[in-house]
Amino acid sequence: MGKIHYRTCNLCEAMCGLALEVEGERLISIRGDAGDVFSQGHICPKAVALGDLHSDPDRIRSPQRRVGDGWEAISWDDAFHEIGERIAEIRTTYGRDSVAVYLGNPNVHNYGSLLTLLPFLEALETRNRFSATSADQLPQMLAAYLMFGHQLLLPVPDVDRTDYFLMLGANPLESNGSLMSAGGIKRRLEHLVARGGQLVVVDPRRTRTAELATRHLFIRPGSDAFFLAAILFALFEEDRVHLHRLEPFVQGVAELRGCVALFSPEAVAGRVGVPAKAIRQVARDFGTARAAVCYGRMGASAQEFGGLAAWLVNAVNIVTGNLDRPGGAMFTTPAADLVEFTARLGHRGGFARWRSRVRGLREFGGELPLSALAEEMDTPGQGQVRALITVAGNPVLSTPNSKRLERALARIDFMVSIDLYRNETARHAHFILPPTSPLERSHYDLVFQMLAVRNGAKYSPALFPPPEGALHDWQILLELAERLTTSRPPLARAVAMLRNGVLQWLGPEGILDLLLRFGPYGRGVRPLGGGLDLGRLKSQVHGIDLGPLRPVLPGRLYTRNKQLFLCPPAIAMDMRRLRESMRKWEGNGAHSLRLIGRRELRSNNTWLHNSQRLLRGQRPLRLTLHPSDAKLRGIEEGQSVEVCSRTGKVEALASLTEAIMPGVVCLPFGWGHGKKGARLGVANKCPGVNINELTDELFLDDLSGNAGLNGVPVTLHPVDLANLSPDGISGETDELR
Ligand SMILES: Nc1nc2c(c(=O)[nH]1)N[C@H]1C(S)=C(S)[C@@H](COP(=O)(O)OP(=O)(O)OC[C@H]3O[C@@H](n4cnc5c(=O)[nH]c(N)nc54)[C@H](O)[C@@H]3O)O[C@H]1N2
Ligand SMILES: Nc1nc2c(c(=O)[nH]1)N[C@H]1C(S)=C(S)[C@@H](COP(=O)(O)OP(=O)(O)OC[C@H]3O[C@@H](n4cnc5c(=O)[nH]c(N)nc54)[C@H](O)[C@@H]3O)O[C@H]1N2
Ligand code: SF4
Ligand SMILES: [Mo]
Repeated sequence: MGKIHYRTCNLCEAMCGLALEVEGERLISIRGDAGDVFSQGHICPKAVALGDLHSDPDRIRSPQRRVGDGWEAISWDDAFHEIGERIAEIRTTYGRDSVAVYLGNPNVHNYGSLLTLLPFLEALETRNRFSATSADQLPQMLAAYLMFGHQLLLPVPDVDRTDYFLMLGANPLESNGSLMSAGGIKRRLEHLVARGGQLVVVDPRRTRTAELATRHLFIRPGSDAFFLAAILFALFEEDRVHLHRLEPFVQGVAELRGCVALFSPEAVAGRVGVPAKAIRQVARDFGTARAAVCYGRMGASAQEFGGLAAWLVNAVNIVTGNLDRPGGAMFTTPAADLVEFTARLGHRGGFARWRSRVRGLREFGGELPLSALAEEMDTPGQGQVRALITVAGNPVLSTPNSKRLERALARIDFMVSIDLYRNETARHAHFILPPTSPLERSHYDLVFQMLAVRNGAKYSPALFPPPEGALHDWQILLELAERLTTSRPPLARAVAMLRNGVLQWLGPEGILDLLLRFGPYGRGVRPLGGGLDLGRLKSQVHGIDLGPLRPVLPGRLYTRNKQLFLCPPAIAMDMRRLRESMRKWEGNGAHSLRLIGRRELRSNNTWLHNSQRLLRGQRPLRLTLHPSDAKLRGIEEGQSVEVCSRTGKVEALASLTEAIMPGVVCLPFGWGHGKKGARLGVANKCPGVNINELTDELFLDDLSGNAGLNGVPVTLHPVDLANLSPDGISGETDELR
């Protein structure tokens, strides 16, 4: 019997408590921690991947330099030195913006990285900053920034206390919840139904979440904004708009009413694919529920009208008095308050302060839309991107029109990847800098405690000491920051060095201790007083429950005079595009086939596919479509089909199902392995197709700049007929809207 250690799983947003059995240096088992105050024993099959990841022989363990077609291990010193020199050279020749950076999703699951990315980015001094945000939750952040005054002030569904949960474009039974951290979400949703509540799932697929729901509505991809506008229309028309205690500080109710005036349920029903009666029923039930919450996730945000949808989700909650009320959409009061911390550092957000060079896309939060990354690299001229640093990401599989990005990477002057693997992206790099594995570093959920359905805190110490000479992500980032500040004026450089020195000395633990001490439950500097600090948190190995979410408005708003802007002009202006789209739709849009993505429980974005145990239970990676669409095109179950879009084509096996709406086809996201030079022995044997060879960098949410990953127009035909006759059924792929 080994020794049991407790920690939190950092692989997804659910923050499950784990009990890990360790004997010497060997990890024997990973189980759910029944004593964890938050997840109470919940765990999913992915947790075992933490062990597989740790012992994976393919994981990179020392800095690598490319030599010709191969790689060699080099020392950290040499790596940092050469990278520093090359970047300095490129910056001197082509200017600061010639070096781009891409931050992938795992950074948000890594508090060391989160706390040191800022100095790293500052040292880089580039406007060409990109991240997975603009293929994900950017619309929610834009709405939060313009409505509540801070891009991170995101409301969370109070799932445990709600009576009516309206869920759009989310599939928490597979994803385990997103922008809604809730270990054991299935159990929580089952409780909601068991206590007589309603769960209404709006999704073009009848997902496992939809099966658990009291009602599922098919919706045409990309039309959530129409649906939500119609809900608001009905609420206004039927006199169900009551702001309750929000009334004194909410501005813009009349303007909102004006915005939705043309979108009656009857007017949008055809476009949305939901009968007007059903829309009115939802509005009525929502408006009369004791506590109701509307929530939208990937399907509603990574699409053509994601910005409007995210805004209207908030609006539905506000006008029914359900924002900041138990059972509604609430804000957390996190022990280490990242919202307040970033606000103090002057980073509440920002929008359209500059634009991308090639297409003029707007900046948000200091970043440019990911959809512009490839064109910034392959379009010549002043300011062209010549070098790229990726930190914990795999844009070759995760960005729209990934083929174009791949072509650009093959020609890039210089590239560095900070990653655990030589993945499909990192194989293009000149240097790979590998951090410690998640089990070799401590963990605290700075971001997900901020998005959790209860207030809480938990610290996880490192399970294993880092191997001799290994560096954590935060150490790599600070060291790079150090090497990159050389071009700065002496005073600025001295200040930056001093600050980096302090960060180095404090380390993530030291900074976390300060955040906890001076946070809402903190003990400050009182030696004997009550309250939280890191030491006290460490003694609670199953975490600390800080209670249910509680009302915090208007105090927590970061807007002028603590007003809540229900109808920010910058967003409301985009309603024009919605009206325009409605008009065009009636002309021709109705017949084109739309592609959407999906996530599956045993996968995690583009990675963890090198775990044999996870892969074994993976469901077939097929293109799903409705039997009526298949019949129309002469496609049979299991047959090979070719899917084409403006940007490319892929071949996949068809799977016919009534669980998808007619007119919609679906491929899983995250696949496309098997590329030469990627060191992923297991994943390469099960490559799957890359959905992002079909998604389109020109198909995006014009308002936020978020990628339109769902609802991409495609055509489809059986492969054996491909050369004989073109599809002929839908030929609108060139026409994007
Ligand atoms: N078509 C389509 N495209 C999508 C999506 C979709 O639904 N459909 N989803 C989008 C979304 S929501 C997201 S978040 C993005 C994700 O896209 P990315 O963020 O680009 O990709 P991930 O697969 O999350 O990144 C995983 C990489 O990070 C590395 N990694 C893991 N942990 C660490 C660590 O601690 N340190 C370091 N340095 N590296 C680490 C892994 O080894 C792996 O190579 O994809 C987006 N793209
Ligand atoms: N197992 C697992 N868990 C994960 C991940 C993973 O890859 N695997 N990734 C993590 C990450 S980075 C994220 S961002 C989250 C995402 O978490 P979720 O958003 O909950 O997960 P998705 O599966 O992307 O769910 C999107 C749903 O939207 C539907 N959809 C597509 N288009 C539309 C549309 O136009 N309108 C509507 N209403 N619905 C639409 C899809 O059918 C799908 O069911 O999951 C996280 N958790
Ligand atoms: S649900 Fe997420 S946090 Fe929980 S065990 Fe699975 S991957 Fe880890
Ligand atoms: Mo994501």
